[in-house]
Amino acid sequence: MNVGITCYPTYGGSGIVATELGLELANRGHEVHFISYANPIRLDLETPRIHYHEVDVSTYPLFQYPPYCLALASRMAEVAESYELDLLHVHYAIPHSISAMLAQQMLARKRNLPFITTLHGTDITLVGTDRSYFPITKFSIEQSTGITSISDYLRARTVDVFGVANEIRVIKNFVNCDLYHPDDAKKGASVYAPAGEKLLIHLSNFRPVKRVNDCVRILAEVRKHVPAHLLMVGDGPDRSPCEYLARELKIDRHISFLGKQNHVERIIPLAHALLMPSDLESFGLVALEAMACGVVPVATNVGGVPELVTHGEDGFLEGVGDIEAQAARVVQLLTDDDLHYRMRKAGRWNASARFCSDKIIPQYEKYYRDVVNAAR
Ligand code: GMT
Repeated sequence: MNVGITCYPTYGGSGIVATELGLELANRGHEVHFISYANPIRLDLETPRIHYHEVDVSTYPLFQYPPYCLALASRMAEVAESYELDLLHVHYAIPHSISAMLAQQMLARKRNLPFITTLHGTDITLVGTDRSYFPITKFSIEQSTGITSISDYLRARTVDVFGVANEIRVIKNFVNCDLYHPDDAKKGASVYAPAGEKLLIHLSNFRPVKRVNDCVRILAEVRKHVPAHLLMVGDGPDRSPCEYLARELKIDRHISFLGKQNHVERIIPLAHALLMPSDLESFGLVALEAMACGVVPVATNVGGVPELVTHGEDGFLEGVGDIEAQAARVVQLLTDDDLHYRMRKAGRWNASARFCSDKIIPQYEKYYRDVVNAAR
């Protein structure tokens, strides 16, 4: 098939899923055309059958806000025509599905161009529910030829919030289990933990929903019982307040802020546990990446996380903001080698059995065929 993919090319779960999906599809023989304003961060343009089409947004003194949505629609229509795309697959409803709908209408006289919108989370739970975006988000979902959601939770939430009657196919997030795998020797850990401290890791875009300060407070609690060091990977608006809190609690030398990293698959396996204290996660891709790497997630019991992490079996789920409970779970893991071993093995096994690319990508391929056939 010839597939056009649009996503946010920056650091963020939806862009990562879209990029990994494109790479997997290309490996399986499809021609994949990324259409975006920048090259998605994890996209290797040398990969056979991967193409990238940049969206150039011209500015004009009259435009206080350059109309990216329109430039994207034009480019989508152009690429769809030139490369005979079978469909467009957009990640994150706003504004990508509106652009796809416009591209579809631009080509309507010549051909039918179906488009699929994949809902990822904040497009529904935060941005979509903002009054200024609510009607257009609902409209864009309803106009999509096909809709997928990355968890059962998000599908239910979409139906609840928007009253959407269209079918929403749940296709859960996936991980490349060959790339994300355990590193039992953890040799690289000594760079951060020279005295053999246990390593904790957190990865996110440091937005308020991620509650990054909780990670610092959890570390402070954990260190009362076990020598531990925390890796904070990523960047965003809450990074400075988080660094400030670390200094205030006098544990800043026990935390490494690594900023944005391109190869997280090399860093995650160094850790013993992942901290994911989010207010909400529609799936929690980073917990899946951690499990695939044999790193045990200590997370909050929210959104779609329980669809992935089974409390007490391959991770721990506690209440949002319950620092003591989350810290106690981390201490339990770091002080009981048998428990840690059992849980990391269970995590790797569950990630491989349920969420490896080879289990999920065929579901997207089937959905593409269903949507294209129905559109014909
Ligand atoms: O977490 C974010 O704020 C980024 C956001 C995105 O769309 O880039 O993440 C959402 O999509 C991820 C990939 O499908 C999910 O794993 C995250 O759980 C989801 N984030 C939220 O629901 C807060």
